[in-house]
Amino acid sequence: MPTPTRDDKFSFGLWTIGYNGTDPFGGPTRPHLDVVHAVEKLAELGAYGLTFHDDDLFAFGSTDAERQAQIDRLKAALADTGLIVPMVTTNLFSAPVFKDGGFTSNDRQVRRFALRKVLRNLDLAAELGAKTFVMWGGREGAEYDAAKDIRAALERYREAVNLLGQYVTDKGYDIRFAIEPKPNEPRGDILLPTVGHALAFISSLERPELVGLNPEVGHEQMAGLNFAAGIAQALYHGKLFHIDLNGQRGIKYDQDLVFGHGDLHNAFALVDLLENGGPSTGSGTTGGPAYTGPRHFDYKPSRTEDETGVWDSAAANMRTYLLLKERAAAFRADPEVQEALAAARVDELRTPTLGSGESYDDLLADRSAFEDFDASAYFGARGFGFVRLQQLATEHLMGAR
Ligand code: GLT
Ligand code: MN
Ligand code: MN
Ligand code: MN
Repeated sequence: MPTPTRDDKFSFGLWTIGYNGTDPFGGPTRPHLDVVHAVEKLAELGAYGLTFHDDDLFAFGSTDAERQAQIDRLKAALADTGLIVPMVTTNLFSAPVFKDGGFTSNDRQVRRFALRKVLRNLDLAAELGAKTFVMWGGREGAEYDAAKDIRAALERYREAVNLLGQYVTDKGYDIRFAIEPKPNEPRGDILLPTVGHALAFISSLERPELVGLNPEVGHEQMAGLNFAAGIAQALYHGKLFHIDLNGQRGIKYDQDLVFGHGDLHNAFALVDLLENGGPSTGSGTTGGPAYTGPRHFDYKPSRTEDETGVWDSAAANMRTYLLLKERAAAFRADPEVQEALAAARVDELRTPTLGSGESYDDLLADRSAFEDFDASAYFGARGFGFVRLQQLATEHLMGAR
């Protein structure tokens, strides 16, 4: 069985293992988890990083002294264990003041307060050496169409992210931002609901190079989207700055299950993409890891579990990832898979459709492309064999090959 090590770059949110079981229908089922204990346990299990929201570490409304005491306790635990803080994020969704959002609240005073809260937390992120600052705008949205001018809200979102980009640039912080899309929950509709919406927004910013994505498995799957395909597009645009791994079973509330406890096929495709660059027969442009950042788990230990169950589930995320990594390597090494990939013409897609220097005039003059091409007969008798390929993937996934 694979054992996680620091080199695997597994990280966990303090709010994940620290989830006390509260849901909309019931209160806590577990006691508060102290940050020092969390850091010690994560280090013991083989993780390399802890991430947190300001309010996870010190309660909203803490005095300066209370805040500093918690920061000092965290720093001591990090020094003791060697764990690092690769990412920090700000809570702009729990406190009542944010009930209509932070950056995009209709209320201007709330927006100014939200910006101050984030700027303060950016200083802390820089102090702790975090390289990524995640922005999940869970309350940035609405339930009612008449209640929110979406174009104005996007303009305020843009104003906020531009200001934060200016701030890190002026301060010389080595920090990039990662926007986390989500379609709904807690708002009826959230702004920047999917990877694609967020990519379009990023291209409108003053410093687009400072801003990328933190996609979460379950968030895309809540919208019925293919997560691995969304990640491939984020990579294609150079925007996969961070990733939230978990499990989700279909279009329903945000489940935050253990990674792999949802769509296992898609998790297999995802790990293959992250670790090996996606489908390839070895030639062409892929073949190495497509992503080298933290493998961050944003899951919730189910409220049925006790503390043992919390740490078992934390370990399960890492084990499943490493097992999928092994399965993906075996899949690629299998000669039958290589042959099926070739038969499916997977590599041929990397060949440009026009020849080098070929113009549309040349294409128009090429009779073999059209006049002499028998489109109705061409694929009549043969298929691509994609189903065979998927079955091979399934058998590797099941450990049957
Ligand atoms: C919250 C949310 C997560 C985000 C976190 C970062 S907070 O738990 O459900 O998906 O990643 O703000
Ligand atoms: Mn989630
Ligand atoms: Mn979530
Ligand atoms: Mn998340």
